[in-house]
Amino acid sequence: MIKSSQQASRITCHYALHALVCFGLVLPACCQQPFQTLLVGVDHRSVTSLDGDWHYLVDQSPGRALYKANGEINDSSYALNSHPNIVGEHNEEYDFSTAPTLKVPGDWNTQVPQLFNYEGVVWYQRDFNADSKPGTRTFLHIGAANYRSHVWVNQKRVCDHEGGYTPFDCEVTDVIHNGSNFVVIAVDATRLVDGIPSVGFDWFNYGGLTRDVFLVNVPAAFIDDYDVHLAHGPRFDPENTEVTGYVHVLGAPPGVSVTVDIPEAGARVTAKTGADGNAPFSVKASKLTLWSPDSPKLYNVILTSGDDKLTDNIGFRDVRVDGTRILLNGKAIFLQGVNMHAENPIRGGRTSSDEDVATTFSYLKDMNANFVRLAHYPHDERMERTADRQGIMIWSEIPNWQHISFDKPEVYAKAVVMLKEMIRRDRNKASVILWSVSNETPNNPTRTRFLTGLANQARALDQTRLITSAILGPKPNGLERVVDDPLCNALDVIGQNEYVGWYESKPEDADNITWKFPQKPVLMSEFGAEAKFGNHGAINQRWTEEQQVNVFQHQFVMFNKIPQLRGTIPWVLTDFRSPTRNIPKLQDGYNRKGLISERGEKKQAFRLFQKAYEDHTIGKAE
Ligand code: GCB
Repeated sequence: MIKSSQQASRITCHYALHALVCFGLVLPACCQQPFQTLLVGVDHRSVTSLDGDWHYLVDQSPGRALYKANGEINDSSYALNSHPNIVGEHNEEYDFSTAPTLKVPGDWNTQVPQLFNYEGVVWYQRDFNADSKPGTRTFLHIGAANYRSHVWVNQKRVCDHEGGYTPFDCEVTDVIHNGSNFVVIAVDATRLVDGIPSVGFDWFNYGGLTRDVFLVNVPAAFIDDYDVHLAHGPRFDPENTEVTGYVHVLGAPPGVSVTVDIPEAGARVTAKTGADGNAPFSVKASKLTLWSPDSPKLYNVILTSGDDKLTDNIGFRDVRVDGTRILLNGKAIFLQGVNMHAENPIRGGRTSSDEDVATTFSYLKDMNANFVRLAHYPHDERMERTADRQGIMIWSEIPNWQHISFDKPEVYAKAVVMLKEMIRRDRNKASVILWSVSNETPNNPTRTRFLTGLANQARALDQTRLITSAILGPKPNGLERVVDDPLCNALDVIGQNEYVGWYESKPEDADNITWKFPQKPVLMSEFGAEAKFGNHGAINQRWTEEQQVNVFQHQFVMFNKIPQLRGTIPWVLTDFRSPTRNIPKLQDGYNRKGLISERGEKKQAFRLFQKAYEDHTIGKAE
């Protein structure tokens, strides 16, 4: 979520709007405000990269320079980037220009050994050159910064953002000049009880500017958002396809022309902006090659409005549910998936580069997967781009992980903004077929109301994808598991997490367990067991590769008795850092449920899935 200083009250109202609607309260007049700008398709614009070396200073808890005693943000501290007068009177006691540097994008934890476990405030600074034509607008686009960020350019605060996994844009048009400028960003990785996620979670809290930072110069009226997708009527009709959506031109008066051109499909249409800058369009495109894992066809889509032009690569496909089946382009599919965190197994640290993403996709392809669940938060946009090109389907999720403050309207408001930011960034990616609103949340009316509100929001924003959540298993009752979580009513596809054979029961008990689900498609969204790579033993010996395989094999027996099972998503592709995993010699700070170690070594369980997915021996598409 984002807030520029000028727009702070507007955005506060925006948060409030959704909280009020969800919590059934009366809507005051202040709240009729538009959603904050977030540039879409930035990676397809010509931009100035601000990646590279940034100076940094650590602001030790309790954040002396960032927070005032009353908790407000201090605009006259490190933010000013003043230089000390070493020989003269006493003055500032910091100096970015001689401070050490951190690589951006990147977490600070894996770059500076002393900062490995640091969960506080780090200040980043760098100089940059600007050369903008008069009458244009310039934005600072930050791919993601965990968890709260405050941004100053040339000593003026340009925005604040909360949320560690989605991009945000700060307008800097009025504060930059041609020539040399500087930006200071304070990133605070402190966990918050009322944050999303909240204070407890089973992954590593990497802090910093973890994704690319760009300076983006656009015309006065520019395309900030667009949605280009295959028309999604009540029935999929491959003979009669149409491309539809909208192009939003920020700053455009009503009646401005927008052209959507897909040359290879022979489809071109001109639409006009309405009073809100939005230009809805539809164009017949009957000879499209539809996107699928077997044929991940992408089209160049050229969007033009006035002086602004952007070319994206977009795939067209139809995803829907029919009874308990999931249909892709009218054909029933089974999702052969795996879960993953955004952590690089070879280098360690938060995924942030083309190389990191290439490593991950080589594993997915090697495993014969056609699907990945990006747990438990939106990952780097490169993941969706690569998945679009390579034909891997995606589950994307916001970090509503287990216990968050479901009873607080302001937390609901944060969740709505995170959901909107995720959908806005990735709604043009054919690979994304599922939006997930949560993972393993407690079943009670307050959380159900919260998450049902979010699921409805997601559906209202995007009718072309399926809504899901990974739910907790029901309390074991003999050998029958009856799934009656009311959250299922709000979902198109049920995600079921369970750890039979690891956190409960013996691996072989799975053979006799039966499941009863509401009549919807089901994905087994997590199951697995820990094993240390190279640790061998009997099939019932915990922490061995053999036992991990044994757990999975019994799971497969159980799965094949679930008629509406439409996908398997083992937990998890690679061992990943988690500060809660502290058994020496076995875990050493890693969750060991990976099919691959944190050094890229494939465990026996990887081979098991590779074969099962090659032979399609688990589950059925219909
Ligand atoms: C879960 C969570 C996941 C954990 C995993 C585990 O149910 O959804 O975030 O990492 O279990 O390994 O315990």
